[in-house]
Amino acid sequence: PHLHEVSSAPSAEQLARQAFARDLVQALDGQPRRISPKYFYDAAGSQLFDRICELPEYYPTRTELAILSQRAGEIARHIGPDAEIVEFGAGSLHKVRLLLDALPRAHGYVPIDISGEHLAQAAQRLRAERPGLAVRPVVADYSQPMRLPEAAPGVRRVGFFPGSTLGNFDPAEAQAFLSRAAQLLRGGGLLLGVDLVKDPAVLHAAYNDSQRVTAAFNRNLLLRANAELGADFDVDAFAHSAFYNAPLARIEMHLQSLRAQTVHIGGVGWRFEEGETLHTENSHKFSVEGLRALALRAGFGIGPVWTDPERLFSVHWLPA
Ligand code: AVI
Repeated sequence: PHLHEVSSAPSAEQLARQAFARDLVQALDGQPRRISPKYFYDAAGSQLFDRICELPEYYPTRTELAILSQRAGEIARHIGPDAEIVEFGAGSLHKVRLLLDALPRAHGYVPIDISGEHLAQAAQRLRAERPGLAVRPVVADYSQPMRLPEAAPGVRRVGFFPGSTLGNFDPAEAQAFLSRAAQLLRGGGLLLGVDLVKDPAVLHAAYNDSQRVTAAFNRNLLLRANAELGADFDVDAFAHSAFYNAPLARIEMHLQSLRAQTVHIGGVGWRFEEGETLHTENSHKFSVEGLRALALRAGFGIGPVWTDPERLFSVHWLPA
């Protein structure tokens, strides 16, 4: 008799859910409790992040956009013609448009993002705008070792990693990511945007906006756990907490339990005391010299750095 094959390979969505379940359980078991900020970015979280980028207090996005648009010509000369632009954590693809405008002869564009649905929609819009550009989106977690679609022979790969997302890695993860990127981009280079150390009051305001969008972004992690994993987080019983840890030069975001409570996932319970937190994000701030030392250790060369007049943000060209 003819045997029908029963497909048992899990879908990308199932795999993503399993990874979230595993990491959240590990976070709840741990002391201190800590989860990767990559889990913020489901479709709702990606939309909230786009709103953060437009908040008056959140200076990084508009400052970096101003640097990119004012220096586009100079930046394009370093990138050179016929490069394939590989963007790590592409999100909504706003920033790369400035770059692509200055690179009419770009060979192609490979946006990489963990949020598949969001990426597919953004890539579709970009294709419609630029029919001549080969757009090849890759849904992947670029914090892990990964493979890219084969580049055409002789094409230089140039990485684009804006927004200070590098700062969301721990120092060891940042070092590992940059080392992998230096190998992936050998012969090309990396255009890297990082936020700079500054007055803590400015930093504090950027992560505690008056419209409370950042709070909603932080709490979305719990909504996601409830929706995807059947957790029973009482979202209103966790406060958004964001503060600058000066010795470690980083903003920390936490979800702080407002009372003693027990949270369940799949029949297992975890107790939170009043005031106890789940640490959801670090956002490291850099000095130009510190970033350059990190890049050198990862195997990059050192190119020019562009900053705004207030030295809030920096964009680095790192030849690979
Ligand atoms: C994506 N990343 C660089 C943002 C940051 O500033 O660290 C994420 C963010 N978290 C709170 N507000 C924005």
